[in-house]
Amino acid sequence: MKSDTILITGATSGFGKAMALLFAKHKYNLIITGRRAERLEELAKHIEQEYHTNVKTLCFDVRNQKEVEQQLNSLTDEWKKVDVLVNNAGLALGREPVNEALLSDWEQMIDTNLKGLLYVTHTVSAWMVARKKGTIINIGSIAGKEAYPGGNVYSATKFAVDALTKSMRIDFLPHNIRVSQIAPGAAETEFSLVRFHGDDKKAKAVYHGFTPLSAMDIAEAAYFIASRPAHVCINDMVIMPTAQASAGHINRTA
Ligand code: NDP
Ligand code: 8X3
Repeated sequence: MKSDTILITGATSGFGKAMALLFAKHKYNLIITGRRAERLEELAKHIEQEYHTNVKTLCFDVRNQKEVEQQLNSLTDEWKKVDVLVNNAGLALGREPVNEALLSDWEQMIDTNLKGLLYVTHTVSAWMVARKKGTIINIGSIAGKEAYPGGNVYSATKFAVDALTKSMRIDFLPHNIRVSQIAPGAAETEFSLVRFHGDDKKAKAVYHGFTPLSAMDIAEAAYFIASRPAHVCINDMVIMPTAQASAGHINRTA
């Protein structure tokens, strides 16, 4: 395959989907992943028709280490030439204080945002090391820079992503692999609907009275990182809505 290849985890909605569309527009070959097979197939069909680029779908849960390894290793050698990996799949669940939170929510966030990111990176980075080439973009969060009420375990997973990004950059230094992080503030995707277990009213209230980031704002940042000349690594991008100054300060005037 002539063009570069990008692997995006969590491409069935939000940032991941927007990145798939934007990188396809720039003629990348795409490997898109997620748990919702139907959405992956729909997106692949749309991209192939619209952008005439190669798309591979892999349906798996990043929490299942065996499945991650099996699915990724089912790719042909040609598809294993991944130039850009975006570790995007992730979620927040709940906003209760520690004493009131659901333990099952904690387990799911830790298994997805932290262990899932590590499982995928373990396999894909080995391919990059062999080729002495690659860009890894981890999706962190403002919650990985600052604590806020009820952010507890979600924040902890994103602080861990921040640490892993720095640590990976050191590990991969001898292998010519760039490691970057994007740390967004409030962006309107399915994120809050998932966080509040499907409560649409609570989800909508998160974005009330100001203009949040869009998924495409973050996709554009990812494309900027990936398209820098080979000698340039963007270490970290903290991106906020203009109406948000910190995790806890939003100017709701609308
Ligand atoms: P969405 O809920 O819209 O998208 C999340 C994506 O992650 C989906 O494609 C989902 O796919 C995938 N995913 C979730 N769990 C798993 C799993 N176990 N296995 C595989 N895929 C999984 O949210 P966003 O686009 O907003 O979130 C993307 C990333 O950005 C997350 O890491 C989130 O923490 C982070 N983020 C979001 C912010 C926001 O305000 N929206 C701000 C800062 C960071 P499927 O359900 O099909 O598996
Ligand atoms: C998502 C942004 O502030 O809701 O990571 O945690 S926040």
